Amino acid sequence: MEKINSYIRTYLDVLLFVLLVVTKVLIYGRQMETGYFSYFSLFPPVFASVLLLAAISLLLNSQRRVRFLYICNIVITIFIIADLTYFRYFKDVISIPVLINGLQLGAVKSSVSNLMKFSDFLYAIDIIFIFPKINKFRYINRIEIPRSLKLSLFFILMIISSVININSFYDLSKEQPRLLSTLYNKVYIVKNLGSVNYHYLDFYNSLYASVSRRTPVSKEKESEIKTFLQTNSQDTSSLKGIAKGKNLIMIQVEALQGFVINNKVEGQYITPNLNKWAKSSVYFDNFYYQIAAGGTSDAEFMSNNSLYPAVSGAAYFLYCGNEFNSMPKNFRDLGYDTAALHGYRETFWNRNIIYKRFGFNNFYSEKNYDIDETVGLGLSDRSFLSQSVDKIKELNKPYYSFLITLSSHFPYDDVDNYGNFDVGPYEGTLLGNYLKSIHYTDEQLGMFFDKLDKEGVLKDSVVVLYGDHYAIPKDHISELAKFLNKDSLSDLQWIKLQKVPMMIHFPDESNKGVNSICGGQMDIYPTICSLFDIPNNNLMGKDLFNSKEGNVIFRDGSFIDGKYYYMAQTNTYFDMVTEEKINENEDLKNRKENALNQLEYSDEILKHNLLKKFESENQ
Ligand code: GP9
Ligand code: MN
Repeated sequence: MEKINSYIRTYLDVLLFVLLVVTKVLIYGRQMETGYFSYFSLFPPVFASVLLLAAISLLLNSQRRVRFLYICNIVITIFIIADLTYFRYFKDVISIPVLINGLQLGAVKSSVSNLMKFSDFLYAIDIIFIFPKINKFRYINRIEIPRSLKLSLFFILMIISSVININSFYDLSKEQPRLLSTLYNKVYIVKNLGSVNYHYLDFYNSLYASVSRRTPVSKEKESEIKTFLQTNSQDTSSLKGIAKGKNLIMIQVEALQGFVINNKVEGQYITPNLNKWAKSSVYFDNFYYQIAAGGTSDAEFMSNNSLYPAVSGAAYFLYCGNEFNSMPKNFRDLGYDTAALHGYRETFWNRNIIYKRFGFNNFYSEKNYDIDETVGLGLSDRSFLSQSVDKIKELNKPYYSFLITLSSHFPYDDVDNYGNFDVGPYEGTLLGNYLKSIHYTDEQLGMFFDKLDKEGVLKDSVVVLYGDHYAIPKDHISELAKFLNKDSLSDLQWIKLQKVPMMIHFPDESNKGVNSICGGQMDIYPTICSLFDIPNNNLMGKDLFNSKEGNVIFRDGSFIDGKYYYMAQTNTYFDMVTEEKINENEDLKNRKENALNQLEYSDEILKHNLLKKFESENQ
């Protein structure tokens, strides 16, 4: 008995490690779940994932074992805190590709510091207070178990861990095909296998992806992708060529979320200028953002390429060496001058590199502007837009110019510079600060449109304007519900709010009105191709003026069309009209399959640089 007690004392560090880390990961799993959660069903894979580390630690001698377990605990805790912070803004969890371009966070550190909560650091209590004691405790009556027994214990624990995990992974792969190989819905993996297993998988997939990129895509898959792209570039008729030879000015507005359009606070319109602009444009009021981990850069990537964002990380980094069939390149080949304009550091989101790949002749960044006024992250929208009109006028006609605004950036905390806009009871809240910031940006856009008009630019230019992504993160859902006079927001109501306005303004307002087709940022490029009658091959999106039914596919495998919404994170279908949950049927299964196929095609195109191959085959 004495011997067993001393064994227990000797291996207390292992026992404590398993107990503490399993508890942490289960609590974290509870925090990540918005719906039904069961500790019981999450326990097996979480226990198995931690047992694996415990088994490996048995192969080390005591000193090394304590240190190994201590480091594992620190790494797991850092990932838990980082994932929680990241989830609050991106509604996703961190992956290795995100860490690769994680250097970007430096520039939006005000966002990160606003997203961290003191309670997150409770996960680190054991590391700070409990674990160092183990080291002292270790040298009392320490008796190592014989090496042969250690090895048998190692194998026994490995077998237990593997059997449990294989069962959990198999069940998930049956329920969600392709999920474990593509990680298209990372949050779902965390909820069903636990954080540690997810990061094991992410590490394996990143390793596999870097190897598989070197192995050519199969002939069958390649012809499948080609067939899809050919059928997708449908012939268009309505409004085809109506803007041929005109200039194109496209404006991506930072954090312009749909709920502010035509909405008021304290009796004042939040965006009076955009409301007016919408009335003189074709206003797509059922238009969704489709960004993933690449944030703003994903929005730009989709609107200029009609390819889906990267499954992990940002395409702007991961694929900056690829050949693209980008809109600037398309226009440039037709004799257009092209320019991107953004009053921020040129290296942010790797823009200075990838814009060249997209075919922009010019990129006017922070260094090309007089930084005479800053609001929010950098050059004020007022000064940026005013100076940009002068730069646009210098371009050779016809031109395509792409502007990205900045001042209305999360956490919208530069309230002293947004001007006086009474937000009443929302004063001092994130939502109130956002309303002030977007009201400021709206004012500057109004000035911008007036200046374009006065300078005679509007009469021979099409102006496309859209929001890049949401403004109010999900952890502020109650503020948004209150603003919309609702007690709470269901999953479906929340999704319906994940819209951004998209407006197309024609010269002389020749076309205007509200178009409620269900569309997304992937559809901007094909829609512009039809209006300007330029080649629309190899695009994943649809021309919104010539599509019968909309279909918006999101990076996590969710999709929405006029009739149904599929929420991948909870594997649930909704009827968009009745707002009722519905069971999967053959038709819905095919729609889900279609969504996953399109995401896979886009990923294969990016991973294997297939557009370069397709272009060379067409020559
Ligand atoms: C900075 C701006 C911010 O250039 O585009 O990007 P975001 O943080 O919104 O992805
Ligand atoms: Mn943004």
